[in-house]
Amino acid sequence: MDVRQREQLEQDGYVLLEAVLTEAEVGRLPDRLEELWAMEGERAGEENYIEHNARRLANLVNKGDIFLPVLRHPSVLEAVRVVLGPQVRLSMMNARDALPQTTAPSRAARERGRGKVVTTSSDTIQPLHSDADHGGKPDEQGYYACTSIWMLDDFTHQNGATRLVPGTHRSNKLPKEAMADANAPHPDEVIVEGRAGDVLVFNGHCWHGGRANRTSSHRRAILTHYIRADHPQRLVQKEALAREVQERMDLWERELLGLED
Ligand SMILES: O=C(O)CCC(=O)C(=O)O
Repeated sequence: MDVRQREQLEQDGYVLLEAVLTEAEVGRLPDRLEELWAMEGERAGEENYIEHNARRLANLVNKGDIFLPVLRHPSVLEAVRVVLGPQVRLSMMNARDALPQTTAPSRAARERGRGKVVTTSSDTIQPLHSDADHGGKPDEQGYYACTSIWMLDDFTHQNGATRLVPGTHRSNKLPKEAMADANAPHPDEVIVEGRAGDVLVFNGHCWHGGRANRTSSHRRAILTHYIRADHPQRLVQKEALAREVQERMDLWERELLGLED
């Protein structure tokens, strides 16, 4: 990261790192995700949660060594440490695909909580949110959540590139406190477009959300959520990873996964 990128991450709360994945990885990773989606069927994502209008997968570290370069990529970890400081842990590694021609559930359907899908004019599919558990706001030591979105398809305005409201990690407010409807467009939001292989790293306290995919192609990504080491992991990796997977990890990976804690 150069000085300008670091400043953007600190001030605006996000940075796009370009061409982090090799062409070969951009080819291989989606193939593995597709295999997992085919194998897991309707259960896909259940270790975390299942989302209407998006295919999800969870606990990816347990599902192939192919994901290890994503776990421990030095450029991404450098950015994560700008947000969280030196002691970081993986909280969870998931995948998310904003499904082709997705339509947002209506407000009424969302309130009924049944996730019934109806067409609306809205381009949002997820409310603006913070990725930090425990209230979502920084604590006395500062920020404790940081997320990276690994683009496996190009992210465009049309196919559901992530929206994000710059600077909101410094607001000490949550979207639901500041907005009448966190599903509505925010006047200051930016839509982060990028190429397959780029990685969007953002402060987990910065408001963001997934958007509808208006194209006929998939918009797939791997989401890695990091936390400051004094916070609990959302998916306790020590429990979530099979013994043989844990045994394959080197010391550096074990620390990052909290297996040594
Ligand atoms: O996939 C995206 O664009 C964002 C997803 C997200 O923020 C989430 O699933 O919490």
